[in-house]
Amino acid sequence: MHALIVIDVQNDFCLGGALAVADGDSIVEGINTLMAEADCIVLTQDWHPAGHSSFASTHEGLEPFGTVEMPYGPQVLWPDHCIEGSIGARFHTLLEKDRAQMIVRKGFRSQVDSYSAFFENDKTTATGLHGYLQERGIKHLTLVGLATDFCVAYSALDGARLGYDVTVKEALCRAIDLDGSLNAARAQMREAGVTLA
Ligand code: VGL
Ligand code: ZN
Repeated sequence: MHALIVIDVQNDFCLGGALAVADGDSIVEGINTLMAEADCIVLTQDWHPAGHSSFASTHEGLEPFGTVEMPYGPQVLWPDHCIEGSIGARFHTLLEKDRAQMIVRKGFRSQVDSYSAFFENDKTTATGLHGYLQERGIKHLTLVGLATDFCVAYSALDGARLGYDVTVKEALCRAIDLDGSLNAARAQMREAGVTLA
C-alpha cells in the first residue's frame, strides 16, 4: 500500500505568509490532482505555541535565519510562523484538505522543533505517524509540499530510516534554500536511498 504525505502546505509558507517559500503556492494544484488518485492521504501541519523555541523572537538579540544551540543540537531560528489556531497555520485555501484521512500536527512542544512528520528534532520524540502507517499496511511513501530542504527532507530521511520506500516528487515541492540547504538535503536524501522524482 502506498501513502501520499503532503507536508505543511499552510498559509505561512505561501505568498504573503510569515515564512513564505518562493513560489510555494504554485504546487497546490498539482497536489490536488495527486490527492484525487491516492488511497491513503496524510497532511502534516506545522503547529507552534506562541513563544516557541524555534522563533528568533523568543531569543533576545538573535535574528531569524541564525542558529542557536539546543540540547538536541543546532536549531535554525525562524520568524514567528504557524502559531496554533492562527490564519497562517491554516492550510492553503485551495488545498483540497477534505480529502485527507489523517492530519499530523507537529512542533507543538515549546522546547523542541519538529521538521519531520515522524520525529521531532530531538530525533526520539515520535509524532505517531509511523504507527498509523504501519497499521494501515503502508510500505511506499510519496512526499510533496513545503519546504523541500527542511520538513520534506527530514520526513523523507526518517521515512527511509524506518524502512519505507520513499519518493520525493520534487516538482511538487519548493525550497527555502538557506546557505546551500537544498543541495545538502538532496545529497542526503539520495544517499539514504530516497528517490528524487
Ligand atoms: C518548516 C521551518 C520551520 C517547513 C517548518 O515546513 O519546512 N521550515 N518550520
Ligand atoms: Zn515551524
